[in-house]
Amino acid sequence: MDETRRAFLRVAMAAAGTAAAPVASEAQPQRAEHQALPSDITLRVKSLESLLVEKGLVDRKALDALIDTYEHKIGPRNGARVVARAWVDAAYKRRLLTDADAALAELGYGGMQGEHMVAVENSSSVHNLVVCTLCSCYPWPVLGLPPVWYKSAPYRSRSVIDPRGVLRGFGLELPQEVEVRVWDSTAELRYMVVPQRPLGAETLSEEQLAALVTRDSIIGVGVISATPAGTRP
Ligand SMILES: [Co+2]
Repeated sequence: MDETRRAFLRVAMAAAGTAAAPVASEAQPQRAEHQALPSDITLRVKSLESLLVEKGLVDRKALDALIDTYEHKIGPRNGARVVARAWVDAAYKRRLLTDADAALAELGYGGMQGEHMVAVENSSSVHNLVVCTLCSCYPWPVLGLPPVWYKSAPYRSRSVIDPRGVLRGFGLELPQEVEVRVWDSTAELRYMVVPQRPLGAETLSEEQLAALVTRDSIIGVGVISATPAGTRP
């Protein structure tokens, strides 16, 4: 962990005035390598995009639609499949919680921006929340591209200072007796949450369960309802 991150966390924790939100990576020495790609690549991609748009070869709207698809639809479905498997297969869940990389590889997930994963499980007494305090480290293989709010300064700082407030902003009011744990993702270690299996979903198949799992629940800013979004009465 570098000095910038330490200093940030020190200030954030002091502001919180509590150790109620343990930042897991504090416990482990880490090099704070947050940018897996050189910023040069970003510039090159931007230049290419501009050129392609200028030449009329691609439509910016189509590009936005493509990114939106990866952000909301394709990416998070992988994580949903992992969560559903963990719910129906206790042995798989144990493997996921003890060696996430190997368990994810069993389902064919891994690779760039997800080389070292850790899965943390929600329970009736513990709620986990994932953030990258310095930038936007995010588990691409199981969640796709990070949403804009995940990269925002308010989310990054407030998640450590006032996690319950952040969760409230997402419509999630946790009882005081539920402990909130905040996990700080880096390029070297990325977290995913295994949300609680919803009550009333006992008869559903693994596939039906996967359909209930949302991206936000895997980041830890949402919980799962037994009724899929959009079909609530
Ligand atoms: Co980062």
